[in-house]
Amino acid sequence: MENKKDRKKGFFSRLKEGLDKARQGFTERVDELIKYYREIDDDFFDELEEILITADVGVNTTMEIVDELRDQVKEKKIGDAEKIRNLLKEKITTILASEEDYDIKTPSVFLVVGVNGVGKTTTIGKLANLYKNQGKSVLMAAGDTFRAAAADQLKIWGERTGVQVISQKEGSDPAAVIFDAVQAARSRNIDILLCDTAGRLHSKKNLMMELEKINRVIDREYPEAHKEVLLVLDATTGQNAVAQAKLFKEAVGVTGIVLTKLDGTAKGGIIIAVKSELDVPIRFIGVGEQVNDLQPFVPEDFVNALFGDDK
Ligand SMILES: Nc1nc2c(ncn2[C@@H]2O[C@H](COP(=O)(O)OP(=O)(O)OP(=O)(O)O)[C@@H](O)[C@H]2O)c(=O)[nH]1
Ligand SMILES: [Mg+2]
Repeated sequence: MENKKDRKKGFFSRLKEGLDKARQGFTERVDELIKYYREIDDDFFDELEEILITADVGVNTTMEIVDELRDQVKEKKIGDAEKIRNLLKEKITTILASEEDYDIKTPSVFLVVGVNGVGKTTTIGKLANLYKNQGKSVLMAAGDTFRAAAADQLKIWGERTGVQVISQKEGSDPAAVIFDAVQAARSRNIDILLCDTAGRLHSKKNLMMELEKINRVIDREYPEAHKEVLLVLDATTGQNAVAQAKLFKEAVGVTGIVLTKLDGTAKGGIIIAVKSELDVPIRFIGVGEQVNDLQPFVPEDFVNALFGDDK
């Protein structure tokens, strides 16, 4: 059996591999810039700014980063461009870090929300696998009753991970599915209940109303459980992800973010924009479609992997 250290090492190389594209679109360009300039001047900062914006870091966050680097360069009288690399790493790590360390409490209910196609159902399947491997008891709820195949998709994950799925027939009230699932989780002393939700309804307003109703059912029926509202965002959608996050944060009170499909984009900078503009902790990242391709987010590891450095 692989030991914990080996698994951690495996996680990190998987993360590095998953960030191959992001590294090409971001870090490799920064490294070329440093090599080309050697000495820091205004043009250097202009080009760095452009690289950050092209990598989807967002205008506001790019300005914040570059302004601080300028200040530090002045203050510490840094001339050597190579020194910027570490300062940039430090600044990005600070933006990505959150106040507290995340520790899973039991019992917990995870309400997983987000627009259609971002990877909610896949993320739930991967989370079921992650927590089951940690020895936790897990249950999944098929709260997406809007789309015909949604419950079936979750059941496939159930078979793959050996985790049971609570579901009702298509078109039934999602809040009723969650009600059933909460009762089951309570009576079976389940550690973690993972609730899937629909990503598309007739209108955004309907979607938000449905999520609020589900939220209320969980609060009312299971007040002793720790509740996480995880917003899933697709990294390949760029600045759109920031706009979605603002909307969901306002409507349903997001407690954590899952950023999926980081393996599919050269614009990995979106993770920096989301954290900096929303100030909601990033909990997990998806770096592929396989069951092991979801990782708890560790800012230092992420930044080292993005820069192609070792831990
Ligand atoms: N490459 C890659 N693909 C992913 C990742 N996460 C999810 N996907 C893929 O994204 C697609 C959509 O995933 P779903 O889990 O069905 O998304 P959803 O949010 O549940 O979609 P709806 O239920 O239609 O709203 C699937 O093909 C997944 O395999 C990831 O981290 N990397
Ligand atoms: Mg789904």
